[in-house]
Amino acid sequence: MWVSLQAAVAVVILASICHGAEGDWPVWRHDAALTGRTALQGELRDEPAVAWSYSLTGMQGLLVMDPQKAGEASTATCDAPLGAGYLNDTARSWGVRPFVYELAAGKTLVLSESATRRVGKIHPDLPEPQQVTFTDAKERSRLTLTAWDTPDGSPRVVWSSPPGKAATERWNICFGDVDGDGIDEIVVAGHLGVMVYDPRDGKLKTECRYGHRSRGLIAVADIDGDGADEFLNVALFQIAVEVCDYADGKLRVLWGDKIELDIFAHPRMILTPFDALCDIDGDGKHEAIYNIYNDHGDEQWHLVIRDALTGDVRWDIPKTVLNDSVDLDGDGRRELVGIHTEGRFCQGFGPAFIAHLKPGGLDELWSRDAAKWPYRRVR
Ligand SMILES: [Ca+2]
Ligand SMILES: [Ca+2]
Ligand SMILES: [Ca+2]
Ligand SMILES: [Ca+2]
Repeated sequence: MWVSLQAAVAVVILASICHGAEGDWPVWRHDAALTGRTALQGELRDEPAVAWSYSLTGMQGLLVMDPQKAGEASTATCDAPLGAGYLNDTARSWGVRPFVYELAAGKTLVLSESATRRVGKIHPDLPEPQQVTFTDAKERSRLTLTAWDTPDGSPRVVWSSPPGKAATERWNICFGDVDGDGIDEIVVAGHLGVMVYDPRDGKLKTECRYGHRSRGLIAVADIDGDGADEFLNVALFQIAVEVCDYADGKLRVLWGDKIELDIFAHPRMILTPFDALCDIDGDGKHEAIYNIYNDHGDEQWHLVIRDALTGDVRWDIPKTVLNDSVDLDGDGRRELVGIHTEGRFCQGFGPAFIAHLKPGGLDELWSRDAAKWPYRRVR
């Protein structure tokens, strides 16, 4: 939607002054459907002109690096996706699974993922496509597994499970073999902890309740190398970080920090990079990675990298936000892709950097002042 800012502001001010009858402006953007329409009589005589525009869509760029060139001579270009079909057309080259399935009876199924919906081979004995969803409807909330294995390609509910006590919050879902039996469980971050469900019948296998809202990011990896997955939970609302392990039939918190549970003041903020649980420095061990604002009371963002097994802080780099870490040049070592910040604002232009870690900070391989990285993964 393109609008003239001046015209929009003028209309809003005029409406608030001249059209104050009760019910005319019940919410911002006019009504509950956010149609943005006003009941005011218009008086446009000329065709509106676009004063400026800013894309609000998700964006994922293509980064091209020449590893033979260093510093300013390096090239980095970022091509914004163009057209509605861009992602489906190019998803495989990005490593993003398109979730397009050819079903029985000539049907085509297109699935997408979100914080409450995951797609893949979830039930080990059923074919893909499968989808696990959480419907957030208070007492009617359910975790549900759906398969499309019917002769006519129609969806079939394999199981639908009560989600337990954590029924009224936004959830995050991922898969991991938490108990090491060779089958991935469904790991769900809920209201007051994390629950682990059996993908075959939807039964709750175990849970870890740590007494605060865990919604945010959840990621699994075999951190201690014992063949079973641990998981990292970074809670974004009530701010907390935990790593949980499964032992003797129970989940236990390996380490955790309740950074800020008071949701009314919130002097801090926390953001996670795309891959928040990985071996970012190439030493063979996993790190837990997040960006946090004002944790030291300095009103600056810090990139914090912790030993995932112990929670020890290995790097705390001020005025820095990490977007992602990826192996750009294919040498097996991740490069850090991020931006330097000043104050609270962290999603603007530059200085953007590509770097390795070195003791105490970053070894920058490339930087550019007037550059930014797309922040959200496109799904
Ligand atoms: Ca398992
Ligand atoms: Ca493990
Ligand atoms: Ca490491
Ligand atoms: Ca590399």
